[in-house]
Order: sequence, then C-alpha cells, then structure tokens
Amino acid sequence: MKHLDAPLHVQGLSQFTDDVRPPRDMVHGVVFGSPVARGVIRALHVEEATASPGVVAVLTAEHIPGNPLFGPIIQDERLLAQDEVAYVGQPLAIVLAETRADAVRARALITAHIDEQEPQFDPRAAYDRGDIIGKPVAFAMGDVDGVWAQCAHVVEGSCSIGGQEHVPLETNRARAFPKEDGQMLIWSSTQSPYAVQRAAAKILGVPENKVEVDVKRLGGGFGGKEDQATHWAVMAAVAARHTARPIEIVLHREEDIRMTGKRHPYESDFKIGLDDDGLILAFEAKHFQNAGAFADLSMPVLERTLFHSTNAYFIPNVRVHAACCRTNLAPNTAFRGFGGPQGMFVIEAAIAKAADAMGLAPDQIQAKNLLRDGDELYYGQKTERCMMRRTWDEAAEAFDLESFRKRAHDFNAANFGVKKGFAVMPVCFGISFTKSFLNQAGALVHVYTDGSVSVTSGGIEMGQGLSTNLQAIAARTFGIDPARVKVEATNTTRVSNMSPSAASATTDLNGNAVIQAVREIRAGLLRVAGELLGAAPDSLTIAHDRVARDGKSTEIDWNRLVSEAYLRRRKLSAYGYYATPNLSFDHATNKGNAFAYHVYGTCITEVSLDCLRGIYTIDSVKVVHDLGRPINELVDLGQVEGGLMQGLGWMTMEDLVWDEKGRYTSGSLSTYKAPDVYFAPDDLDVRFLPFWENEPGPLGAKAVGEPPLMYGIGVYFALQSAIRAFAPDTALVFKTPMTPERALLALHPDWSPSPSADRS
Ligand code: MTE
Ligand code: LUZ
Ligand code: MOS
Repeated sequence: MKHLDAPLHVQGLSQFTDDVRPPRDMVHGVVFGSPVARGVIRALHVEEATASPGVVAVLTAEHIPGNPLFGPIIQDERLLAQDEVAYVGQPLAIVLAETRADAVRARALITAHIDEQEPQFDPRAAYDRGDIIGKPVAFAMGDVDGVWAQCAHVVEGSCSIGGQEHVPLETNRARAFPKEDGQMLIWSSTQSPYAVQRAAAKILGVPENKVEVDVKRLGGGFGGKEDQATHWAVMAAVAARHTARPIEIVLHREEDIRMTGKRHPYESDFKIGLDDDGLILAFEAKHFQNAGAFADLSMPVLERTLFHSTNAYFIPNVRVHAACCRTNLAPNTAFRGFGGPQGMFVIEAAIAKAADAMGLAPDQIQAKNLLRDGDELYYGQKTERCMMRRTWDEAAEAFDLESFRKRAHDFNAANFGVKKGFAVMPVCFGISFTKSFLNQAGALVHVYTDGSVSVTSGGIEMGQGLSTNLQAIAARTFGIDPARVKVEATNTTRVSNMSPSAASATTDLNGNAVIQAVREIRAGLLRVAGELLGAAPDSLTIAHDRVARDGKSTEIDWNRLVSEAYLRRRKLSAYGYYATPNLSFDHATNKGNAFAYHVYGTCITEVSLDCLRGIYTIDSVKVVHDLGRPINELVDLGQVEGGLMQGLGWMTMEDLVWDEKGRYTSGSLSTYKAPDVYFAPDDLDVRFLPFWENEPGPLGAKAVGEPPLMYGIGVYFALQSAIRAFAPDTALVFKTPMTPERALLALHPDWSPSPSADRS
C-alpha cells in the first residue's frame, strides 16, 4: 500500500485549507504586528487604514467580544496586544479588505506609537533576574553530590543550542464562516482542532458547541501548528463575527517566520562523572530554556527535556534542573522532539568531552552505558522490551562500526586539507503525552449499505501518513479491501475533545480508537452472518471481503452481509474510544510511568570536512531503527528519512539570527537555509529490526514520527571529530548549528572574523 494521498498530491489535486474556491463575499485579513520587541503602547492609529480603498474594517484589542486571554497551559496571551508588546511581530491589529492586496496596502498606513524598552534575549540573564515562566523543575535519582568524589574523571562544560523554524510547505492559514444563531465554522490548518474550538468559543463568548472546526489535511505542521495555528483561526472567527462575512487569513512566509514561535534555543551546563573504565556514575545538567514572551507549550517542552536528559543511557545518579526563561522572542513552541533533542544533545556533549579527557573514543563510553531491559530510569519508569543494545549491536555489525574508525584514521593520515569524522547516535524516546490526560482518542466509523466505509478520527493528516495508517487499520480489522475505506476530514462535531495530533502518538491513539469502533460493528455483522449460516458467530471471521467459517470461505460476501444487517435493522456505525492504559506519572514527585513504551534506534554518521573552507558533505548515514510491526513500512521509512533530514538541518545549516532589536535577520528562505536533496547524505541506509508485535501499538506498531529527528544530532559530533583531526589542540565547543562558518572558525581558532584583528 502506498501513501493514500500520493496520487492526488503528485497531480496537484489534493485540497488544503484555502484550495476550495472562495465564496464570492469572502474578506481577506492581514495582521499588523509590532515593529518593536518590547515596549508600552501609547497609541495605535488605524484611521487612515480604515479609510483606504477596499477596506471593510480594522480590528484591534477592543473588538474582542469575549475573554481575550488564552493559551494551552496558562492563559497569558492576548489575541491582539493591549497596553504592551513583548516581541517583534506580536499581533496588534487585523486589516480586513475585499482583496489581499487592498489589505496589505492599508496595513502600511497603520502607525503604532510604542515607548521602547530594552528587549531581553538571553535566557541565563532572564533566569538570574527571576524572569521565568512557571516554576523551575528538577528530576533526580540517587546521590549525585555523594558520588563525584568516587569518580575517577569529572568533566564539566556548557552548551548553546540553536532554535529551528518549522518551514512547513503550507504556512499558517484559516477560513471562518459565520453561521446562524451565533455559530461559527472554521477551517484551520491546525494540529489541534479542539484547541481552536476551545479558544474561539472563549474569545467569541459562546459555548464550545457553537464552534465547529474542520480540517482536511495540513501541508506539514512539525509541531508549529500544535498550538500556534490557533491564533490565526481565532482571528478569522472574530473577524467573521464582526463583519458577518467569511474571512480568510493566510500568512506569507516572512510573516509566518516573524510572527510565530520556533524550536526553543537552550543554554545548558553539564557535569559528568565516570570511573576508569568509562562507566558513567553521575550526571547533572542545568537547562535554561529560551521560552520567548509567553508560556505557550514551553512548560511541557521543558518537561520532555527533563525526561530525555540521559538519552539512551542508564546512569545511577542523576540530577537535572530546568527553567523556562522569558525573553522577547515570539513564544517558542512544539517542534518535532518537543524538548527531547535539546536534552539529548547535552548528554552527548558531556560524553564527547569526557571521552576527550580520558583518551577514549566517545562510542566506547556510549556502548558501555546503554540501557538494558528492566533498567529503572531516573523518573521511576522501568524499561520493558528494551531494544537499545539490540539496535546498537545490529548497527555496529551490519554497518561494521570498526570500518568507520579505520577509514577515518587512514584517510586523515593521508590527507591534509580534508578530514573525515564519524559519530554514533543512539536514541531512546518515550511515547505518550507527558500530560497523561491527553492520551485519549475517539473515532467514528460508518458502514454504508453499499459496503463502503467512512472513518473519522480525532487525528490530523499532516503528511505523516495518518490517513494511510487508519485506512489500513480499519480494513485489516474488518477483513476487507482498503479501497472500501475512506478516511474523512477531522471535525469537532464528529469527534469531541480531541488531543492535538502530536507526541508521535496520533496513529497509536486514534488507530486504537478506530479498532474499538470497527470491532463493535464487526461483532454485530458476525452475529448476522451466524443467523444466515446457522453457525456460532465465534466460528466466523471476515477475510478478503468474505465471511469465513472455521477458516473456510462461505458464500456470504461483504456486500451481502452489510445489506442483510441493514435490512435486519442492525447497527452499522460505532464510536470507538481509547485511553492508553497503565500511565501513572506523578507531577509532584516526578516519578512514575510516563510513557506507554520507548522507541529505540542507533545511527552512524560519517562526514568529510574541507578544512580550508569549512564546508562539508555528509558521506553516509546508517540507521537501525525499531518499528515493532509497522502498519505501512514505506510510510514509516519516509518518517525516518524525513525526521533525520530535519535533525541534520537543525544541527548544521538552520541558523536563526536576530539583531539587537529582536528582528530576525534570517527571516526568509533566502537567509534561513533548510536542507534540500543536495544536502542529503550520499549514502542513506535505513534498516529495521526484525518486525515484532509491540503490544500497546495498533496492530503491533510503534510510533515513529519524532524519534528519528534525533539521529541528526550525530552529525554535529562527526563534524567535531573531523575538526579535531585537523586541529588537535582546539577546545571542544558545543554551539549549534555547526554552520560552515562556525566550522571554519573552529578549525582556525587563531583566525578572527574581525577585519581589524591581527591575522599573523
Ligand atoms: N511528517 C510530515 N510529513 N509532516 C509533519 O508535519 N510532523 C512530525 C512527525 N512527522 C510531521 C511529520 C511531528 S512533530 C509529529 S509529533 C508527528 O509527525 C505527528 O504525527 P504522528 O503522531 O502520527 O506521528
Ligand atoms: N505535545 C504535548 C507533545 O502536548 N505533550 C507532549 O508530551 C508532547 N511530546 C512530544 C510532542 N508534542
Ligand atoms: Mo509534534 S512536536 O508533537 O507536533
């Protein structure tokens, strides 16, 4: 089975939020954002814009009908700023006009008088001032302080980890349609229709049942639309209410980059203690998260950093502190990995630095400390069916890890200007929302009398293949041809209170809900078949569109079965519901079963670095990954390759740069470089562990969406080892991304980027 959407995508026929022909009376909205990063609003002049040709209305904070405060965890954000601004691009007004061009022209006529204040961008400084969101959090196990003295080696250091722009092909957008009796229909490119419904209802001042949100598919989300698609959808709804006309808001790329949050940059400190054999005895980390101006999802992102701070290793004594530090950037948000990647980078940096101090290869320390089955993690969960060492051993063997060492050694001895380096990156990532209540899902399944099947779930198709997975799950559970199954748009009137499609858990949760619904309908159908055949229903199954009795095909096919059930007035629809069992994480003690299971894998990355120019190529990336029993192997392979590429981009070329005023100078795709096919490794080899039944997953599958991103971290350490081969005396630096420019400066620490400096 291929990706369900592939034929429509390649013909350009699949419909996204704004691909449906607009109604004739539709109004276009554009958003006026703050020109400054921090200040007090003295006046906002919209009169000229309001009088501009084609303008229908200009909305500001005073036009919000209901409660203006919203946010996913704490409600600290306003749809339109009032009194103060806290980041460049923070929405201040919405210009509504007959055409987008009219709206853009009018927007240029708005003036904001803002008393500027000194903006803050440094999370450590924010922490020192006490400017943090929520409370600092700590996870701990064992006796870290008591163990340092017993360690033969103790190494300390710090990391500076860059953020990342999501760059979905489809920027943020929404349409809102006013309906009778104060009701509102919203089409939104969101990963979280219920977040849109809830926020829209609150801001419009109506009950949630008056807001319907419908989502066909997204042109990518990557976490950027887990919470921050809400703003634009709710603005469209407020404008639709105000004008009584349909509204469309579509962000242009530059607006999207300026106005929405990104992956959180982190500043982190670490301390690691080992014995003479490289066994890690203690680890401590402090994470200062650059949260941006409002809470958004920063607190759960921070929590996932705490969960993944020892990555794939068992360490008996651990203490990790972390805080969300408030700065004047757009609120940073969910991004594939959700804080996990930052936590993992820091432990990998600690291991690299310890290896360097001890004269070992980093992979010797890594291999020694990998998780084993039954290990108790520092947050109190024991690993089960742990595949960590298995993926490492298979990667080391299948790809011949020693050959990487030898190749780098021989090549580097024979070449002056180009050096090779490699690194191994093991990954262990927990599957479940860390807020346990989010681990629930619903699905609605209908069987029509012609035998065709309709499936609606609470999950969003964002390119990751959810519809393909759900189609296969429904078809296999019924025992029918997947071609009979249509996966519908996601709609809040068909499935209620849905969690965001996130945490890699969308197929797990919604697939299991689909299975519940299908099983109920199927059991009723088998009772009908039993009546027709005079057989006990439990001797019957459905396979290949036909009822089978004791494993042998009967004369009753699917279509006949369905029409008989209808004529006998049996239920042909069901609502399935699933809640992940056995989750018990206690946020007071930070101990318990946070995850249904973990995903494991190991990646080896090899690079060649041009040491006179700083440019590099990724020669090969080799992965062994555990999928359990995949629903669709090709879809999962696409997820592994896509996640890996996104991780490689984060570590190498995606450099978010802002000036002293907080304006992104890498604010478009000509200055912010995302990886393309030319940057992809020449040799990309992804292998899977032999398939096995992962019991918590639907049909034995494991989640796959986020974990492969973290394989990308290996490229940083591979580049660093190539730098070291050229310049053995340079200090190890942990500042990402490793752009060619940074690589060049690391290779030649005596050079200076400043033209006035002494270059002798
Ligand atoms: N793949 C594509 N093509 N597009 C996306 O937006 N989002 C990623 C990942 N893979 C994304 C993607 C993120 S951040 C997550 S959490 C998961 O997909 C969400 O889908 P899943 O839960 O079905 O894995
Ligand atoms: N979103 C969320 C997530 O709300 N909670 C999570 O634990 C999570 N994890 C990964 C990605 N998104
Ligand atoms: Mo993904 S960061 O959970 O949307």
